[in-house]
Amino acid sequence: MSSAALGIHPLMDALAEQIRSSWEQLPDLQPLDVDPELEAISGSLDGEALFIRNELRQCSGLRKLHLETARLGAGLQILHCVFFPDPRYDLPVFGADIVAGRGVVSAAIVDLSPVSGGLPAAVATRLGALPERRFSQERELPEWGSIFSPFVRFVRPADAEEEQRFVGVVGDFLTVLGAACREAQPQPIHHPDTVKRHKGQLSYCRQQKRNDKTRRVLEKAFNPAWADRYIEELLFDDPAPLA
Ligand code: BLA
Repeated sequence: MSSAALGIHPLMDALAEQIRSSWEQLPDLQPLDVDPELEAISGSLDGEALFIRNELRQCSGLRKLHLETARLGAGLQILHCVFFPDPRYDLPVFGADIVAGRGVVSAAIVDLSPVSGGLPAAVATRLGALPERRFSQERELPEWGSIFSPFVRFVRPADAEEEQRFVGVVGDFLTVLGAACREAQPQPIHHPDTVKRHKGQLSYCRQQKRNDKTRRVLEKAFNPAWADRYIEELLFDDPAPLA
């Protein structure tokens, strides 16, 4: 069945395609195993179809690229995407979350977030040089959102034109990250900068887990134990300990 027939919001499709095509510019892109139980999840909630698709990759500089596209009953559609850096590389976390209910996008957020105090200088310079893209409705970050960079965009797109503009912002951010990945060189595993970035990534994951809105939706669609495992093991798993 086509996305339109399934009632998938066009912004979800456009962004998922944008993200998948961005993988091709990343160095040494490789598959990454996803638990077969989590790759495609389907069920029903309040009589509505429920499904989740999880896609994983890895590349040089990024330990895990995760794209989740989900429809969780009652018309709620979510696109969730995080690219987690390998702490040996001086790279930020890419994160995006788009939430649509009953055909209206209520939240669209994208960021390249620092794990080492500030953003890598070259990333900040490139983000600062991007074309300005304005939105009529900016949203206020929650308190746990202190992990995001000064370049974070958190908006409620007002119409199809602003939705397209948001796809443009995500494309800009992915281009900046792609360039940084292609240039990045690893530092040793016990280098103080690696240790600092590892800690920074643990803190990023800890803060994201404070988003009760994500947990509540998953608990309702599944159950609290399932939601907990899904969040800990797939959405915001910690980087491997520095052996
Ligand atoms: C908000 N996230 C939300 C909302 C829902 C979800 C229902 C509220 C929508 C709104 O305020 O309009 C639900 N998001 C989910 C679910 C998943 C998901 C179920 O990703 C399952 C995979 N969240 C992230 C990432 C970022 C993020 C990577 O997962 C940012 C990079 C941000 N989501 C984020 C923020 C809010 C949000 C900042 C607003 C929270 C608030 O206003 O309190």
